[in-house]
Amino acid sequence: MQATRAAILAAIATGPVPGPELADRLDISRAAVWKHIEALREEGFEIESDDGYTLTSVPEFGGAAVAFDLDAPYDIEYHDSIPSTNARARELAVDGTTDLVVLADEQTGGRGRLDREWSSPSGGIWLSILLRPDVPATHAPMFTLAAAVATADAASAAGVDATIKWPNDVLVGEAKLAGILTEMEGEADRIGWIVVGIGLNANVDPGTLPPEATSLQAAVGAVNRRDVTQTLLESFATLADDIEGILPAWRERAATLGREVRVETPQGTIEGEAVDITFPGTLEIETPSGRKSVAAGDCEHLRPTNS
Ligand code: BT5
Repeated sequence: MQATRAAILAAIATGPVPGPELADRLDISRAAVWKHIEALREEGFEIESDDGYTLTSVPEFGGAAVAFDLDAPYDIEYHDSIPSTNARARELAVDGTTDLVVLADEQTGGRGRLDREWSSPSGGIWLSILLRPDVPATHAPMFTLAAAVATADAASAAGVDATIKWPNDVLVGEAKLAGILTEMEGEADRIGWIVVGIGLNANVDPGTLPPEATSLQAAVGAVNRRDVTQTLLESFATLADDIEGILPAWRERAATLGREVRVETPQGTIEGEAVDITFPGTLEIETPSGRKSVAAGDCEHLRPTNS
């Protein structure tokens, strides 16, 4: 956000500051103060002007609100609209950037795994976390699991009971609330960069999404996306620094464990009961021909077991 506007918001956040005083403090004209206040109002900030200017409400999302009041453990690059936050984060990765989140209100070319289309209308939380963790490339799936846990935590904090479907979906009931797309580059012994892309249907009408999808809005009404994003990123950062904590947290929130599943893998279809998840994100499936360990694939939940 423009530095002057940030300074005005900071000044009026705690009480009325008369226009002339603001102008003196910021060393700008009174007319300039008025113009900035009007511009902020147009961006959705509510500012009273009784005994001076007082900030009474911050918009739930948008560039200015995110810059002013999203206290994330990463730098944030915000876009109202962008083709894909993952594509943008990959571009930045090549330039050496790290510890940055690309965040958007709308994506016009959002992608899922295997280049599937990801619907990303305005109102969602579409974000990509760019990191350069000092771990072997084989650990990469752990970041997908951490993202699923963090997304489920953020949904819970917003009042929505969410569970995780292996490997990369967050569900409400059986409907898909969020998906994760992790991309990386590196040598076997070390990740060069990793981009963890999270698409969370927040304030989105499910009528604009594929039929099997749902949104936070559908579950509890419109949410404050700044708060949801902040909770999600804080939870993710905590887990990313505590690799040991990821599997236990994932198991606690898992919808897949204890379920009959069918997993399509590059080696064929595996059907059985999902009994556990092991490092670095491998699904253990008990099948009629013994236990199978599956590293990647598309998972379908079949009927619940014991019913
Ligand atoms: C995923 O793929 O679930 C990963 C989605 C990752 C999206 C984020 S948004 C921020 C970042 N930038 C990007 O460009 N991508 C990431 P997959 O498991 O392949 O699931 C894709 C399937 O989910 C599609 O084929 C549809 O059936 C369904 N789908 C599409 N859009 C959806 C939505 N908004 N909500 C729920 N399901 C959706």
